[in-house]
Amino acid sequence: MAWAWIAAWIVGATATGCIHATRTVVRDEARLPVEFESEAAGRIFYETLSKRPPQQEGEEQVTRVTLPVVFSDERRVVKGPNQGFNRAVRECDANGDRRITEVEAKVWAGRGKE
Ligand SMILES: [Ca+2]
Repeated sequence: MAWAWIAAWIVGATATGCIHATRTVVRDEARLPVEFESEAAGRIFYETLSKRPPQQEGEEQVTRVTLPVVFSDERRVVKGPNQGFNRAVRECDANGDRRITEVEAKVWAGRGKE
């Protein structure tokens, strides 16, 4: 019985020495090739893109592996900036021809009625 208490004490004492590892992996994709009809179209697109808040939903994936008392490992996968750029291109380029016109940029920026 005494050995069980000693073993429990040793386990408890070593609990403070738990190994914890955290890794962050940035997962990105290549930027979509896109051209702009005019300098104004590019300026409106980039101005609007820079004002957009980073999308939080689904942006980060966390995986945790834990062995009680001894070890815990946390792996975070974060989406890179190109994914936000590509999402913006897909939204803005209404006809999907990979050429953003001034009208498309204004509509996407919510300024279609100017
Ligand atoms: Ca287009």
